[in-house]
Amino acid sequence: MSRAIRYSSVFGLPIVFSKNMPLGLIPIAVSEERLLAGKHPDLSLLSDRPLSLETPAHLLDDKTTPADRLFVRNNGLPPKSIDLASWRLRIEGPGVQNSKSYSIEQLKDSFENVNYQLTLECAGNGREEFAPSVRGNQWTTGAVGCPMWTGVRLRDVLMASGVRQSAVYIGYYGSDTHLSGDPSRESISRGVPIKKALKEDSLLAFSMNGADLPFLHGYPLRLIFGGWPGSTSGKWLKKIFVRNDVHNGHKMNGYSYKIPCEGVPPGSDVDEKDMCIIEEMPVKSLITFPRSGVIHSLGRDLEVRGHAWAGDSSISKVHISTDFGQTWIRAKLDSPVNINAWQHWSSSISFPQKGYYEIWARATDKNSKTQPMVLPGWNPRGYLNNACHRIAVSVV
Ligand SMILES: Nc1nc2c(c(=O)[nH]1)N[C@H]1C(S)=C(S)[C@@H](COP(=O)(O)O)O[C@H]1N2
Ligand SMILES: [Mo]
Repeated sequence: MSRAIRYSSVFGLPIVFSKNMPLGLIPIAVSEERLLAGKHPDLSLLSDRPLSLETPAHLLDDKTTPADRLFVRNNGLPPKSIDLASWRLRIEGPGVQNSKSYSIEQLKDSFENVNYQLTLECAGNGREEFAPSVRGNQWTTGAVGCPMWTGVRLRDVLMASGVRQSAVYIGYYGSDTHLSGDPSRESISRGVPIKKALKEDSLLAFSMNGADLPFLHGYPLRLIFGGWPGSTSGKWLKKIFVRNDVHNGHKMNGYSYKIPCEGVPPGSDVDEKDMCIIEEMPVKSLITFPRSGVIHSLGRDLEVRGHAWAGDSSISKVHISTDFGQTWIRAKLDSPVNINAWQHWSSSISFPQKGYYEIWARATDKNSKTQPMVLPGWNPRGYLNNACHRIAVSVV
């Protein structure tokens, strides 16, 4: 899909002849920065300040998402540099008995190191489809990935500080800065209820796919809460604040990462007090092979595959349709490699005659929740679109 952004500045400098630029032309400086950051050249740039990159579905075919293909969502400006020698993670707040501070080496040495493959999805993934449209990054399907993370359990680290009975929520603080450049303002500071923080797979991750965390993904340490809005997985961590009440950091309040507690008609004005914080993400699936638009020869079966995931739950079945939902066939489904990892599915399809087809995929989770065919409930910020993924196939 072409993105008709007209650039007027790059890295804070005005583009003098910007009016001569064709609509949608990406300044080479921007695309080079993306490559320098080690990202696949075919990720789509949704915004450059803050940086948002999304992954086309066919580039998410790997069972474990490679670093160069993981989407990027920044809310502010990444730290200019990180000095590992002076870097510390602080644990503090009224919800713990003892404040603590750790270097990366101390974290690695003091707590069990664990590996989990965990699904990270931006709550706004799919926003582009909502009607009426809502502002924010117009993500299509690609703000999701499932890399392998290595780290220590947040639970172990919190326990070492003595979590009080009164603890309700944890809030994170990172070392990125607000877009305005004002150092007193956070770019984002969110968190999760203590119950999620104490789960066995809630991680303080220092590594992704066996290498140090890439800079854009939060080097040297980040949170990973599999199956919850990506915004809870704080990057460039410097502090975890354990609270006796719900965290009130930047983007915990107002309409951010909230949906109406009760469904509303599309386009409604919803009162702030009627908005509820999003917790786990809904059941969803993606077709990662073939690529939409594929041309296939009649008479041969077409292999189709992808992934499916469901918040803190897991997937019980995936179905595929080639006749716009009239009939469905059940795909082969793998078990998750661990809790909160996406699951792979595959199927083989034969077509009755030449022509245009769509392949639709629909996942159902262990609680019998299934994906809507078209759009789920509209909400003011366009979160949680888990409509079925569709791809186009021409059979010739
Ligand atoms: N410190 C910090 N943490 C952050 C963000 C951020 O801007 N700053 N963005 C959040 C959002 S909205 C998402 S979806 C995920 C994206 O993680 P990624 O860029 O590694 O894919 O990081 C979350 N953690
Ligand atoms: Mo996000």
